[in-house]
Amino acid sequence: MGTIYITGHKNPDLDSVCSAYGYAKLMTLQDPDNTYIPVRCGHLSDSIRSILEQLDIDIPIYLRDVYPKVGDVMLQSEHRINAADPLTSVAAVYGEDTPSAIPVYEDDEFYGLLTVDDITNWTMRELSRDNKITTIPKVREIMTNHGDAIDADELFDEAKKMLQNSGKRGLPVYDEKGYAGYVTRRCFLNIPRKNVILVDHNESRQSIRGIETANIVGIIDHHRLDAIKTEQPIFICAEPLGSTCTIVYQQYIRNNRTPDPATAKVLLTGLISDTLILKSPTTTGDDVVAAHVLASMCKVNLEEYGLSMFSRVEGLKERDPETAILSDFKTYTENGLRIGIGQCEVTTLKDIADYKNDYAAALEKVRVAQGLNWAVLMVTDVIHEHSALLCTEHRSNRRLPYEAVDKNVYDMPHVMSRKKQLLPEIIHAVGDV
Ligand SMILES: [Mn+2]
Repeated sequence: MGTIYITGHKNPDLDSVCSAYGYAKLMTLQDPDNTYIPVRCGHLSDSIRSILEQLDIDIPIYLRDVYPKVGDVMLQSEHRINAADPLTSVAAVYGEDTPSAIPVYEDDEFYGLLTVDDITNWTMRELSRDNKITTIPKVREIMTNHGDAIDADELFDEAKKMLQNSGKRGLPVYDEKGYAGYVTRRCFLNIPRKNVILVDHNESRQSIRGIETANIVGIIDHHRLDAIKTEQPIFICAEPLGSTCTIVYQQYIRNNRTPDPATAKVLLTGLISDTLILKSPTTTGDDVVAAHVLASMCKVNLEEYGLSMFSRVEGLKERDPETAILSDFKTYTENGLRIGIGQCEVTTLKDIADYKNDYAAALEKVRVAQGLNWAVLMVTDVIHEHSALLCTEHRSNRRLPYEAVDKNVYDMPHVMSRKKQLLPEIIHAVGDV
């Protein structure tokens, strides 16, 4: 298969980035003949970046999309022809090969692409004049293919059209470093699908751009299943555990492998982030076991490491309210109402009075922008297992089972999970009376 990209979802969180990293390490051990590259399809928040930097690993690179590109099909030539060479040096190439285009160099610089059309046209012209070829020209004297070029990043379909419309047999390809290769019409016979493994998500709308053109070769996830139809049988491991990193850890065990200490710490990081240091009600026994084994492998104290990790998460006062709300915002449709629920993790709720007005204003802005009826933001103190809920103005507010501590602000002791604890109350609140 060659190269396989492993990606988490858009708006990457720690579970998504860490599980991609850990699974790439495992697959590299399992299948050394192919190259597994962990990537992320979105930008990292400052706090996630600072947590990843502490891990002393190569942070998965940002990959904008997986659309097929010119760079995926371009050719390199084994033949080295110079512009000043006589045409007979090209004839030597045709003794062993029949390329429709050959890159030509001058000194060490790329000069242009010589195509068979150039050779045929020149030969026919000579023959039509004297019925024989009297002089052997230099390669550069017969080349007509100058100026046109194509970008390595150009989309496959676009490039195919460009080449067809150019009437040329081939075009040189350039990337940011200069000449990179060349393409001929034959390069565009088959679409080069990129191989992708999805971790921590399986829905295409949450995935990397261009996923519909890719070859999905695996899914490792702990969310509801709404996966894309695939052409081939693929490996899927989906379990309702607290984090995808736990599932990745179990894949190590299943394959009789042990993660190295650095990778164990990466997996632990994603695991305690998604399970809020094993306190979220989404936490299962499997997560608890995995967390303790991983902590002993990388020699950290689970609780201390978790607290130090969450202490790196910026306070809401320091963040831009709209960005903070949208960094983890999910929408639902219930009883004909469009509802948005955001969640932010903090380490104290004591300073909520300092930012609640700014966040309430930003929440209303998000509600209007997304055409929602009701938007709420759950601010979760992961240390004290306590949340606060900010709501936009809506008649359902008074039907929530929480104590109002301020206008449209509710107190939620022991509530940690949006999915398991808050969502059922929201659904109940908008239900028929
Ligand atoms: Mn996750």
